[in-house]
Amino acid sequence: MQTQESLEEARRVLRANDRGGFTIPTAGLYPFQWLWDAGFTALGWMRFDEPRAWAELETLFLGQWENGMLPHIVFHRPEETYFPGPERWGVTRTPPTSAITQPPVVATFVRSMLEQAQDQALAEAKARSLYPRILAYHRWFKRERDPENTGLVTVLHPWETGADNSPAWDEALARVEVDPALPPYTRRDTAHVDPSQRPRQAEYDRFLTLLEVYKRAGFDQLRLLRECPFRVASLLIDCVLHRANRDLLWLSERLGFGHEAEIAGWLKASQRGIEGLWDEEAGLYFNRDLVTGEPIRVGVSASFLPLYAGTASPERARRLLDTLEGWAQRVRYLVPSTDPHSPRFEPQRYWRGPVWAVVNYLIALGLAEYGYPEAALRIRRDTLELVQKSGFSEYFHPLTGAGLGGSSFSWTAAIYLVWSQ
Ligand code: 9WN
Repeated sequence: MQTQESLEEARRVLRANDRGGFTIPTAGLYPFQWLWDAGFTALGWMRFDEPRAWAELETLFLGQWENGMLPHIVFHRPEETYFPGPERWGVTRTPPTSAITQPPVVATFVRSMLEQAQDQALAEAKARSLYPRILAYHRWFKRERDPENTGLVTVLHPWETGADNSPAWDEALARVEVDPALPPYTRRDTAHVDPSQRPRQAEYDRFLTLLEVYKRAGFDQLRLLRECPFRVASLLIDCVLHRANRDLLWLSERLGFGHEAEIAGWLKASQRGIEGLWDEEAGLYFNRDLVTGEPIRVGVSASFLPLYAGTASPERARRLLDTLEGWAQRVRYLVPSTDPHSPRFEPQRYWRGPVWAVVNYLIALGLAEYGYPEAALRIRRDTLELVQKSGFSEYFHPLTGAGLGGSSFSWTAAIYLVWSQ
């Protein structure tokens, strides 16, 4: 595909996945609106339809809970092709939603949409109306997921991290005992995608067991912080939230909301929390198991995200780049979702090895900001090349470049639009 054709094709993917105010990630496999997908997709829409881009975020917030939580899936209308759907989550609200969150990219993308908008009047009005809802969401994180002000958020489900079957969660998830009374279920994902590219059955049983834990706790977050058998600190959540708070602070100042001191307090704590995840010997940041308190010593693509957060010192940024260069010796395309030196690296299984365009975008942004434009460019080129070679796939094989998972995928199309224009 030539770039011009690919650009047209990327716009076509978003239009085809548009369900009127929200964009599904891909037909069949994911027929609802997902939180962080909506953020990236809005950035893509911004390149050719600004009102539609803002609508994506407004529609997402229709799912926000009264306590501020922004759920990871909003089930705007019934669809049978995905499991678990609204019945299994058992959340009684309209529209129905899941009961967990996802990487909170929204504040950061609202800022960049406001900065790049052609229609400034529209952008300012939309940012102003979204701001209080984003603030409520970030206050929820602080109040319900970090009540002791450790600077790290407690994550209660691998789905919250966005990197569902990452090897980082193996031990923490294995500790979850499968509910003997788990209601029977039929997976739908493996009807759409080759099972060798999806999580394993043992993981799904535990993913579903956790839903029953939440329901039994009446979705009471503070109770789940004590009782949930799966509790981790995730670099994807903490780094995305840290940057989102930097951008929320910027928005507060720019729009005159006056919450700068409160947000600055959160930033101070998360700066300390994230930097506490650094491992000097490995030259990387590690996720942490909050049940054992131990670092999870497996390198994953999120290990580079303190560059995106902006918390890393210049020395640590340099070490991260060295580590990334080591990874690049092992794969053709950056950035594999798991350290290719690790015995847990599986180049075609979902978050255990494949390259994801959205994570590449976050890492490249961080590298550029730390003064490594060439490394950022390498990641950007690899991503564009993958799309040109294999289309708008959900993720890609880091050795062969083959497209994996769902196709005609919204966030891959969005990143292509953002990066090639
Ligand atoms: C569960 C929609 C989502 C992404 C996640 C990705 C995958 C869902 C699933 O798809 O997760 O949320 O059912 O596999 O892991 O990052 O947001 O694209």
